[in-house]
Amino acid sequence: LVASMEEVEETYIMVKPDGVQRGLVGEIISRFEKKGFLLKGLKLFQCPKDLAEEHYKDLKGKSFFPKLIDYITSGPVVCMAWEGVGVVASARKLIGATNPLQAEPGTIRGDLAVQTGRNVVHGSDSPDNGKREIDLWFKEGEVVQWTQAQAPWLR
Ligand code: RTP
Repeated sequence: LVASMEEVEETYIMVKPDGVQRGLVGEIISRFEKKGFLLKGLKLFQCPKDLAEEHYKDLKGKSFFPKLIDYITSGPVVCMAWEGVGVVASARKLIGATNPLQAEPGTIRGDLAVQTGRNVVHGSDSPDNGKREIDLWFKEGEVVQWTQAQAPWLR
């Protein structure tokens, strides 16, 4: 039952400005908490333009890039670092498809969003990007290393 260390990953999850404005922060945190992942970092943050551009640098050539940067910097976001076995792919499943109209019911976007340009949450798409994004969005000391107390019946 105890996972080997190499399967443990980290992912960067962010409630986007629309999710904060709509009061969905608790609901979104709750889905990752209930799933059983470990919260290692959490903050409310006003994202500056240069950070938004660095985070989405792979999308720089896209026509929607300027709108995406305006959206992400339009109000506070909630930054989270989550740890767990297979957390990167699992979080993407919990979040659902990029276009909320194609996201399955039961996923965050499937349940809570309509527009691709207002899709309430971000999740890293690979373990390497998980690490990169956590380093980008959190300062040293803001990510806490800890372990959940083990329930005796799991040993
Ligand atoms: P995210 O990075 O936010 O988790 O989203 P994703 O991987 O599901 O989607 P990606 O293709 O990386 O796009 C990043 C974000 O850009 C916005 N977007 N707008 N056609 C459009 O207007 C358009 N396409 C993408 C979305 O907010 C998307 O989540």
